[in-house]
Amino acid sequence: LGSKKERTLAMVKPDALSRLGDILETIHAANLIVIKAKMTTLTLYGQTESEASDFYMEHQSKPFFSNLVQFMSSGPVVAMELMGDEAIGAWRRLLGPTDSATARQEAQGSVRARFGTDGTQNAGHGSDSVASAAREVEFFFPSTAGHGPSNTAQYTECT
Ligand code: DGI
Repeated sequence: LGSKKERTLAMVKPDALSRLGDILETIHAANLIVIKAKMTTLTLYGQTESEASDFYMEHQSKPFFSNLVQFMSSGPVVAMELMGDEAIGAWRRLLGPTDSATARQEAQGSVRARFGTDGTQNAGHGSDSVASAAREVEFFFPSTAGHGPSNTAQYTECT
């Protein structure tokens, strides 16, 4: 009653991949469930043209954009579709503030406080709205994908 089942796209960024286990424990402790997961590396085919710049296209005019794209393509990431009560806000609260240093000051115990480095290398991503969650889930888990094992594993159905 009063809570809304949502889905969101969570990503463990390259700097925190070695802490995937800790992050999964955090997700579990918050009663969020992982319904899809994929480890992949965002392809970097140019400074501005890459899977990372497609993912972060809303930031393309920002001064930090090329650093962001470079970092996001620097190693594997794990993308997960999470489901739970108010999952979008819940996961962003677990992440903490964007800047890891701010997170250590203002949100001790958050994922970015624990595992982030700075304002760019900040351990994780979370969708910020229902619309961006839909876009970002589709980015990593395209519904039009063809055969093969990549999109067939799903923990549970939800609507
Ligand atoms: O939703 P968030 O990841 O917390 O933040 P966002 O959507 O505003 O920005 C996406 C990413 O871009 C963020 O995780 C790290 C990077 N970024 C955002 N603002 C800054 C930034 N990087 C630097 N260096 N400086 C910033 O001010």
